[in-house]
Amino acid sequence: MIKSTFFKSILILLFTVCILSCTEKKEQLNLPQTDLAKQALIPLPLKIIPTNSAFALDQFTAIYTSPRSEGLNSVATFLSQKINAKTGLRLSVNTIEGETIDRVIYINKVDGTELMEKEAYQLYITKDSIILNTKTNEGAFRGIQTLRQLIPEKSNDTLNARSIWPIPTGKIIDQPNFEYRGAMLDVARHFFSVEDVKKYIDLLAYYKINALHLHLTDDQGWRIEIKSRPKLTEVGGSTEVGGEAGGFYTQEDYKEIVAYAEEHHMMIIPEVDMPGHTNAASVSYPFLNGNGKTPKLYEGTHVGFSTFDTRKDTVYAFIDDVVREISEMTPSPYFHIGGDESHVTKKKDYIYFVERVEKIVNKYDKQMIGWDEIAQAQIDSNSITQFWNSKENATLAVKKGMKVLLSPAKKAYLDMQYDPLSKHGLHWAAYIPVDTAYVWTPETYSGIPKENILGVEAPLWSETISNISELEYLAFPRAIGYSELSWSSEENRSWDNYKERLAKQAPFLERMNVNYYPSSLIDWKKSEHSIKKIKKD
Ligand code: TNX
Repeated sequence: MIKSTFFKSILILLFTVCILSCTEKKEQLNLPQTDLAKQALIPLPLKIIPTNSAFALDQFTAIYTSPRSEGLNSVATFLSQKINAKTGLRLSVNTIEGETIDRVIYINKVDGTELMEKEAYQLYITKDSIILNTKTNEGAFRGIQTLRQLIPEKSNDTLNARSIWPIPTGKIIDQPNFEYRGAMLDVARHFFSVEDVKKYIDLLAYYKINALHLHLTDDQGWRIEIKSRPKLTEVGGSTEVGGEAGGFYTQEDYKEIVAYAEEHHMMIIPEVDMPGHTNAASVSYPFLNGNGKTPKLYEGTHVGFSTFDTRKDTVYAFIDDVVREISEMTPSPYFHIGGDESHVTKKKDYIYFVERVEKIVNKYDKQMIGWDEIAQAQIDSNSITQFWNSKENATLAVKKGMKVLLSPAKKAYLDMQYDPLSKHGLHWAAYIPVDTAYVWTPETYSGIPKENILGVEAPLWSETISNISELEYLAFPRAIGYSELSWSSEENRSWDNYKERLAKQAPFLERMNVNYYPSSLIDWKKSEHSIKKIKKD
């Protein structure tokens, strides 16, 4: 029944398109043989069934969405804009009149039982149409990333009189392995502008990452305006590592980031790191300080020297203000309280603190996330432990029935150097070359049962990077591998296959002006244009 209504609506659409276009004689196009299973898709979809023909994307293609599906229109417009940026084509969205249309891309909401996961989608590509089926706007958004990746960087201009971009035909059935696929950016050690964060979102969304965790506060800087506590940014936002001027997001800036992330079906997870990593807050409001020394602005890179005073009610009133103001601007269900490396907080005070802050976070309807140390406290099984360092803490979390977010430093830290020669980054946990970043198994990591794993997140700490180009150097290409580790199923992943697909990301990364690290482990398939440029240089 469901299926028949679906096919009926497609038929009506195709019929309309045909009436419009069949009045003129349809020209015969010469199309290359293309294999859907051999495309450089990352993350690799669950199932790909090729039919070895091609859909000709050209100026006579239009995009439609199923009627009465709120939100699909903006997904379709997003697709049209990205196709325009890549090909120069201007594809109309949901407009029929007065156009000559030969082929359609149809984004369709269905209610079938096959699409169980909220981000699941199916792509049916034939010579005449591309149909994207999904249950949700998120699913549609993930599906169009796959479609974007299937469009060749260059048109085929030799077979026909005009430019076409052949898309291989077949069927793709896809859904994520983990629901949380994240990246973290430390904007506290060095500040990154709204524009920088937006560019990072653009790149991550292309690889189906759905969570961006912002590390908003640390010893060296407080980066988010709190209206009831204005000194946090006036004083605490004025510095960063190395003595530069720092900076902060106004609440309007933060909302702009959240809205931009939402357009990319990505959540923003705000982190206010406490009770340690709080020097900038304590310089702004000295009553917060619990380490017995007069706090001064800090521009170095040591950790573990600061703490809030965990026994004062005024400290919790402060935290209440901060959590409330940030939560009000944050649609995601999570609030991250940090909780790492509180080396000068007594253990019993630390535990008391985490338990009390959890209640504040819950009061504002958020689920608490914290670095793995928080698992030592008696906290709710709804709170989430982010495993970065201690297997013991992760095991404790599992015993408490908590979900674990995997960010083991020696595998998933984007701020680790690739090798001793890499220009930026640290190496306290490991050197992480591109293969090491990819060749591990989150599903069985450290014996954590898969049902306890929420997902994978790749943190990028910013002690050694201070601009977007340096950020890109550390994040790319490794972030692309983490997207596959968290989206694609274990059976589908293989380094040998992945590295071929990664090599073919070079033209996209170049077009996006990304300063990726050109690891020699990868035989990069650069675009002709950039090869010519290198030769000239
Ligand atoms: C450890 S990871 C930290 C950060 C540093 C990072 C540098 C974690 C929870 N804490 O404060 O920036 O190492 O790699």
